[in-house]
Amino acid sequence: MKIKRAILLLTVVLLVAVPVMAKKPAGSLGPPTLLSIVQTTATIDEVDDVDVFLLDWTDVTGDKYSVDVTAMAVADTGLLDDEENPILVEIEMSASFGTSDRLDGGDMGDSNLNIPVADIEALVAALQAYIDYLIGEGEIVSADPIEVTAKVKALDPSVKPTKRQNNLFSNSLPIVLP
Ligand SMILES: [Ca+2]
Repeated sequence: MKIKRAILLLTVVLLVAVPVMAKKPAGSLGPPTLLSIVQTTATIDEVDDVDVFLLDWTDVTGDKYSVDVTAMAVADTGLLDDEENPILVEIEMSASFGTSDRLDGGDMGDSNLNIPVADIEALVAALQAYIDYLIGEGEIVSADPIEVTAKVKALDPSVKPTKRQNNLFSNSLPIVLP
């Protein structure tokens, strides 16, 4: 079965081949604990009262952070495996939000971040458009509702920006769209 990759940052994972957490060598910084995600309003890019999700996590020495937001839906390919079980796929799209380019007036070392609701809605809309495309192409026949989660990792500013920082992610928490 082929699934076209029309959009960057997209991963399609076969659920039947359950992905085990790949053991990568851990980076130097430990994982934060993601404490809460609350819908509220904030001043973003000098615009007041923007609807946001406020994420708060525990401090990790490292002085800046990167939040990964993932939208995911389980889809039915309409195919059956050798044992007549439906072949399902996870269709996933992610976006990263760094505290070093935050627009909410906070410091890049603050262990929290306001992410505009509109940014999350755009991610979900992009995934929905891709699901609709896959259905139109006959690659999948249906998809469950999209679920959104967030997790965060610390970054070490002393590491060159070009170098990949494989620090540990926090737990994931759900983001519930209004
Ligand atoms: Ca915090």
